[in-house]
Amino acid sequence: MVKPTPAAQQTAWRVHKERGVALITVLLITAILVGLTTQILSSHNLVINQHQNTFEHAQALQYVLGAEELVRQALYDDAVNSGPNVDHLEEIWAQPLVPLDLDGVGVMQAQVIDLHRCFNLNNLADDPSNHHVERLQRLAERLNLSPNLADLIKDWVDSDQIVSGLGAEDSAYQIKQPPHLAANQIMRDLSELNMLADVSDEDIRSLSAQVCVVPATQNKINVNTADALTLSILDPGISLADAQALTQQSRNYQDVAEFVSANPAFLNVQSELTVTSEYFLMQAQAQLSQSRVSLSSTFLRDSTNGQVTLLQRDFGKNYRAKVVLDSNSP
Ligand SMILES: [Ca+2]
Ligand SMILES: [Ca+2]
Repeated sequence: MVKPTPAAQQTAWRVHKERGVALITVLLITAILVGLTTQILSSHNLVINQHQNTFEHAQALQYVLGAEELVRQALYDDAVNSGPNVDHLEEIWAQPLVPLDLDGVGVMQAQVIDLHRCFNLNNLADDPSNHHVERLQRLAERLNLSPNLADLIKDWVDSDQIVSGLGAEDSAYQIKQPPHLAANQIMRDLSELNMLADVSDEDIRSLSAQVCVVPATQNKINVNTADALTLSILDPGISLADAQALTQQSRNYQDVAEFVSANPAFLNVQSELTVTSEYFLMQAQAQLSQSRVSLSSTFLRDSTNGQVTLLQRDFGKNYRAKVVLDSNSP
């Protein structure tokens, strides 16, 4: 066997080394290309997902806006065709749209709430006789809420700086962190209750579930739609038991006189009752895949011609169904 010369050995070693470097370079380039491809695909998927989410959100938005238009039409039709001059819970507008399948791609729910079925906190802004404060005090007592809530709300919505009973005006809010002032005007939303001085979250939740705010200071109670607790606080002579017996029956009073004739305990407050409603709240929610849009819209319906005006839209409230479906129902 011929022993290779040192020069040949050196050449073979150099060739071997160059092949090794070339191999490492190829592997390195391959790794970089694989990394880049993965990153491009990942970014591409992210862009696709972003576009899909944007598309679904836009679609869900159109569904709740469609529900709003449907409610507007239903309220108008009720006023001029199917149910003029009286509003009650058996009418079409009052029936909730139970979870509706959107062609297999999502679900939508909607409901309309008569804002004359509940006590309007803004009535306290114009209450020289103190009747509305007393009603709110009775409500707070029956819900076991803080006894100073009625005075706090009165001072929050009335225009003066005179502290009422256990209430609070600007001076009390200026020492809060952060300092602020009382609104001294009607509430735009029930969430303003969170600004009141020293009221617990639990009290606010309980009260918010029972009352409402409309942009008016003399909102009447619709005896065909109000619940027992709301009816019972109107006058000290009305017991909760009597109000409950009244609301357990189907109600379709054609005018206040008919209602008072059947329920004489309401004689003293008949001027604050009605059988027709002007303010309504629509709540709707559409969910498509991961995108969910909720909408709360407040309407004013002109009782003379049925014209419905959109007063306010709020996309920030969670939908809470007023009807709980029986899970065993088909
Ligand atoms: Ca009606
Ligand atoms: Ca005030």
